[in-house]
Amino acid sequence: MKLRISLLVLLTMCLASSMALADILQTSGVWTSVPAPDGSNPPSPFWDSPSLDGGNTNAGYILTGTNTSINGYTTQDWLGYGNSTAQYLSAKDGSGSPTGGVVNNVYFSNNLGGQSAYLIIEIAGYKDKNIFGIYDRNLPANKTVIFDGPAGQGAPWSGPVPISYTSYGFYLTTPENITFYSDTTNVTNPDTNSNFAFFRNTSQADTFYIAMEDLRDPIGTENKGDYNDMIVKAHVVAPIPGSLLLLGTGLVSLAGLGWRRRKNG
Ligand SMILES: [Ca+2]
Ligand SMILES: [Ca+2]
Ligand SMILES: [Ca+2]
Repeated sequence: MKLRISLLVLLTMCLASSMALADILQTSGVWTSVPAPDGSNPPSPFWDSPSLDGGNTNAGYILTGTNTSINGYTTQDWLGYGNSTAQYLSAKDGSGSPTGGVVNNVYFSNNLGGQSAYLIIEIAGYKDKNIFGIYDRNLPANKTVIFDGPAGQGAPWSGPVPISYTSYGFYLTTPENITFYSDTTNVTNPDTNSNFAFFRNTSQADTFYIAMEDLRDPIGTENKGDYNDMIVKAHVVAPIPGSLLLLGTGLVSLAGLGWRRRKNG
């Protein structure tokens, strides 16, 4: 009976450590409820701007499904806006309250889990040339392409992020030969503002929606941008890999052996 209880405890510990593999979001931003988009100028929040693509087409309308058809694309409520689970990352003031402003430092600590991504939509003149990927935050020249120019709506990708990237951010390279970064701390960013807006659906663990602007701020009537030039759904942890399950099983077996040795010895 005692052996069984020990095994159960060990198995639970192994499962718990496997579940902790999710990459960890690092940012000074604060998760904030997504308001009804209105596309006014100046935009508030920063992503809720008018768009050169037409009325009611910025990233907010696409991700909440509040404009049902945009450029022939049938939108859906990706964020659970109707269920009040929709949030975006906002800059915060001194007291910690959201300001609706751009967040310039968003990256992840790499816990060597699996990652996957899905390209939701691109509404941009550069849609056939923009390149999206992840970069090594400690050595930003190290980059891994996730979606190259020809990748379009519905394209899938699955990781992992290279083990050498202890932390990673996201980048977007445009045909103007400039690269925007989700964390502007260690790089020369062409904008003073980040060109990335991060959203989430609080009912989906470890899943983030990354909305990107491919032009420099300010963009005329788009102000800081419409952030619909590429929108990606990213999942930063995969189901428990088989090798880890094997490792967990191995540890349990070894522990069981040790227990038996102590008992016999
Ligand atoms: Ca593309
Ligand atoms: Ca744009
Ligand atoms: Ca656009």
